[in-house]
Formats: sequence, C-alpha cells, structure tokens
Amino acid sequence: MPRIRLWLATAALAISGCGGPFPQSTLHPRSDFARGTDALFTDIFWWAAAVFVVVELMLLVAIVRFRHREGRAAPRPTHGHTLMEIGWTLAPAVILVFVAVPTVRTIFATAGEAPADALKVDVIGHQWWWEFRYPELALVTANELHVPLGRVVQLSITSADVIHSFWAPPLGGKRDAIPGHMTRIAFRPDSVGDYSGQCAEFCGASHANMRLRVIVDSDSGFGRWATVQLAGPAAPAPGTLAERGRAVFARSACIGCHTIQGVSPGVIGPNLTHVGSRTTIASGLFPNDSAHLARWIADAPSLKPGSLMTRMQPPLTDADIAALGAYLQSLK
Ligand code: HEC
Ligand SMILES: [Cu+2]
Repeated sequence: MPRIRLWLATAALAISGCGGPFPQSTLHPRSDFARGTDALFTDIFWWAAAVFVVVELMLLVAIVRFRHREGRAAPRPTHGHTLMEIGWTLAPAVILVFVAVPTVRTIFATAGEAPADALKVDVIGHQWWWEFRYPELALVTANELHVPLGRVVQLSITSADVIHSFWAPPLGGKRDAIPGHMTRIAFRPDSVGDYSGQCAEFCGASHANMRLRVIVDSDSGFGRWATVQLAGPAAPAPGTLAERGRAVFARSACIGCHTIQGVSPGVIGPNLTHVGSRTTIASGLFPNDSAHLARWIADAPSLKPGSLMTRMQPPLTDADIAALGAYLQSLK
C-alpha cells in the first residue's frame, strides 16, 4: 500500500510538469527561424521514433522466439549473411542522409543572413543584462527588445565581458555572445506578442537571472514606440517628487554608471533614458513598480546575487529613494 502511494505521488509530481503555460518553449514557434528549427526537430523525432519501433520490435521477436526452452536445442547463430549485412549498413546510411540534408539546409537558412531592408539591432551581453542598440534609429535600450511584426530583424551579437548566449525560444537562438567577436541571427516574427527568453550560456552568479523579453509590436505600434524612445526624456514638472528625484540622481553615484540623455553619460549599467517605459527591471526579474524600484536602488545585490550595481554607500535615505523611484518612473 505505501508503495502505491509513493508511485502515485511520484507520478503526480512528474505530471505536474505538463501543465502550462510554457513561455519559453521552442515547440510554439513564432518566427520563420523558430518554425524552421521546430520542423527539423519534428522531422528527426519521427525518424528516431521509427528506428526505435523497428529496433524494439526486432528485440521483442528475438526475445520471444529464441528464448531458452526446456528440452529445445540452442538456436543456430547466423554467420556471414551478405544480404543482412548490406541491409543494416545501408538502412542507417539512408536514414542519416534524410537527417543530414534537412539539418544542413536549416543550418544555412538560420545562419543570420538578412535582406538589406532588415531591421538591424546590436545586442551586447553584460553580466547580467542585455543592451539593445538600433544603429539606424540611434536608439538604445535594455532587456526589452521591441521589433515590428513581419519584418526581418537581424541581430549582431557580442559581449562586453564573458560569453553569454542570446535565446528567445519562440523566435530564435541560441546564439553565443562572445567578447571581441560578432555573431548574427536573423528572424521574421509572425505574431504580435511578448516573448520571454534568457541567457543560455553560464556566465556567473546571476546567469539564471539574465532574462530578456522580445516584444513583437504591430508595425504602427513599433513606430509609436520608436518615436517615444527617440524623444528626449520629459523634464519632470517643477515641485514634483520626480523633480526632486532628478536632483538626487544628478548628485549620486548613479551618474557614473547610467546614461540618462541630457543628464548623465555613464555606460556601466543600462541606459535609463526611458526606463519608465519598460515593464520590468533588472533584466526581466521584477516588475517595474515603485516597490521593486525602491528595493533595487537601495540594495541591488540583495535582489540579484552578484549584481554589478553595488549597494549604495553611504546609503540613500528613504525619502531620496522614493524620489528617485518617482523620477525613473516618469522617464516614459
Ligand atoms: C557601479 C555602477 C552603478 C551605479 C553606481 C548605479 N547603478 Fe544602476 N545599474 C548598474 C548595473 C550594472 C545595472 C544592471 C544590473 C543587472 O540587471 O544585473 C543597473 C541597473 C539599474 C536599474 C534597472 C534598469 C533596467 O532596465 O533593468 C535601475 C532602475 C538602476 N540601475 C538605477 C540606479 C540608480 C537610481 C542609481 C543611483 C542611486 C544607480 N542605478 C547606481 C550599475 C550601477
Ligand atoms: Cu549571460
């Protein structure tokens, strides 16, 4: 009885893994790249399934037919059967051709080549966040990559420190981000949506916290987003908490590490010019709300182990932190 219960509990635990949603599944492709790799996967899966079935069937036949039986002589082994030997050499070779040709074709198709009118984005991996630069739009953002529906996006990927890997499973990847080297990936998103991804190459303490989002906007939605991003940050209204926050920002260590257009030039951390327009902070770890901003500003490493945004010394007062939060949220 206890054993059955143990089995049931184990089965329940295993089955619980089958419940959705699956935000990072490669099996729900939303771009040509992802559809290509998904089709290849399905293709090879069926070849493997066929091989499995044939091999297991033959094994079962051998086990049942040739098993030892009381009073029966041992079955006679076969030696040097030319036809059989040709058969089991050729069959795997043919199957491997059917696996290799689509594989090589998919490798070339996903090599990162893109038409001239592709939207180009430079992706720079940092410990532990993502920088996205749109060279043609002169636009810089972090952790949330906006792209338009139906247009090819070409990412040129590199790293500022160690090796990372860009991976947005429904759209594309993985592609290594290697310091001093450029890798490419191109895909054409085919559904509007907010897709999650993450760094796929172990890169230190907060590797597992190095997430990203790709937001596929409608064409007009992307245009609106880009227009807002291109405008400088709105100056906070006089007398507001946000205006106080800007003053605190301008006299704190923040300016050494963060760029806010027209306010500070730092390049160690994410560009904060439009941080208020992002839905998350700290590479997708926390919602971008006042409570999380306050905790992050006071002591980032306590929320994200190893974070290179060190704890502020001397500590900021609660009033200063609240003002900073209001200011950052106003940077839409
Ligand atoms: C030593 C450099 C450094 C200083 C000083 C610093 N930051 Fe940061 N900041 C970073 C880094 C690096 C990150 C990215 C951390 C991560 O996500 O792992 C970051 C991330 C952030 C984020 C999240 C941005 C996003 O898009 O995810 C905010 C908000 C932020 N910092 C605000 C501030 C404020 C306000 C100050 C001043 C009180 C400040 N930072 C001081 C380096 C710094
Ligand atoms: Cu990484």
